[in-house]
Amino acid sequence: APSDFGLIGLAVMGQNLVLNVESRGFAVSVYNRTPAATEAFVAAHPGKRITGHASLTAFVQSLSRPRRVMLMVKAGAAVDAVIEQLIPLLEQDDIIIDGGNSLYTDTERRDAWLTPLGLRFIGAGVSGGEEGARKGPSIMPGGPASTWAAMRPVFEAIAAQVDGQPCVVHIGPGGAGHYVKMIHNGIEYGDMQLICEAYALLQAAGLSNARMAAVFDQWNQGELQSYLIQITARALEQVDAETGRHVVDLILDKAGQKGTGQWTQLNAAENAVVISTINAAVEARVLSSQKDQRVAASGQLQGPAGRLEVDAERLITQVHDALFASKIVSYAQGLDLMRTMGAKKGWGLDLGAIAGIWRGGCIIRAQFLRHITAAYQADPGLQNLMLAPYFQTVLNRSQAAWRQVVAQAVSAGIPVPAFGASLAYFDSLRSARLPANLLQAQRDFFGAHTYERIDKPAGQWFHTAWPEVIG
Ligand code: NBP
Repeated sequence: APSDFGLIGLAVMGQNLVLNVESRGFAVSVYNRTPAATEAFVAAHPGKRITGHASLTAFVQSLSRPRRVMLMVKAGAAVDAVIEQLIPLLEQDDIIIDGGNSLYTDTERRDAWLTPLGLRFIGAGVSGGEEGARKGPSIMPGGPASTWAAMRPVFEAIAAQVDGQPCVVHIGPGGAGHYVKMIHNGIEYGDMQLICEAYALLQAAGLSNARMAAVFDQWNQGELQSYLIQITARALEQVDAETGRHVVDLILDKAGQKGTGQWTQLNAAENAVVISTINAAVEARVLSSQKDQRVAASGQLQGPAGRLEVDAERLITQVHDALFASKIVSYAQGLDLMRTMGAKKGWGLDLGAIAGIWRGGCIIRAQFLRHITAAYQADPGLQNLMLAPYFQTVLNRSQAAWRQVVAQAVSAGIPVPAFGASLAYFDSLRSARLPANLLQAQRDFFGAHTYERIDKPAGQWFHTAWPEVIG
């Protein structure tokens, strides 16, 4: 009998997705460029409705029509290479789904390439890593509504479920799905950096790894409940079998990155949207990777010793509040970017529904996302998440502790770039007047750029005959 679903690319994500799809009652055909991987995978899973194919032609012919072929190959040139090979083998209305971390502009290009050929294309962000792929990821599919309808039964069956709802919705046309996955990853960078800054502060106050694990476990019972907080607690208590020391204390402080954070930065810059918390998080990884420079500078540039001589219990409460407030700012910025791009592209993004499908399966899964969904349900035109009633309340009640945390960190010489950027955004947004009046004076001074006045109607532009400056 023909298979219901086909998957190309049997690396870690592809293998786990196949097992997930098969476990939901679908027969799956698989293909991998290197046939040995196909053979090994099929042999490792006897008794399942999985058939391996050494040739792409046989793989395509094994599928029921319209064919549903999912690509789980390395993002970039590999996706184009596989599509090139598939085109002559596929027929009218067959569906190609790219489930990798493709750049959304590549997805738009592939959509424009395949649609005139009579093929249907979906660019789907798949989050949750290996475990998510196997047990239920959060899926962000982009493409035409009719193609979504054809894919919906499979996607809803394999996605994570929260409160009986599958963590998948049709995001929008074209590159919308991969775009939203990119923003998800940018937000993930922010969440991770904020947790690392909280760790740095607690450590500076003398808390042991075991004590910090207990603090994160406690936080995981409340508003901060999230997968990343949970794994942070487990990571902090992990002991190295060889040395008997905590693994975190042995890990080199050089962070890697694969690029989705930088893509988010570039997109925000292009759209003039402030994502200062995510920017701080990406830049913190960059500075961390420059270990040699930091070690050299640490012997030359002076500052306090980086220790906090404070009451630990009090600090724990303050850092909790600073972390939650900063996280809200980070999400507000990410959502602002999606709102801006969604409007520019005419994607019709439902920000509340997007936050809803992030509640399960993905790396940023967290309880608090339901408040984001509720905020957009109450006000679909919400300009800034921080102004929704629930978030306003949290920010207003947290701001005093947040300031104390940032002030103490600055005094002690402990870098908290993401906490600081978040607080500065909060203070900028709530400033009815910023020093940009002087900035406009400077621009008019050297470039005759003109300015508007507070005592004259908007839209009238003025220029001052500034004095001549010599030297
Ligand atoms: P990789 O990103 O490491 O890709 C390996 C797969 O791509 C193998 O099956 C390989 O075949 C195939 N491939 C390559 Br490389 N070049 C090819 C080509 N020219 N033609 C055909 N196949 C080619 O695998 P992954 O880590 O499972 O990730 C798959 C996708 O999912 C990526 O886009 C990734 O960014 C995304 N993603 C990964 C995670 C994660 O946690 N790993 C999470 C979320 C999303 P071969 O066996 O013949 O070399």
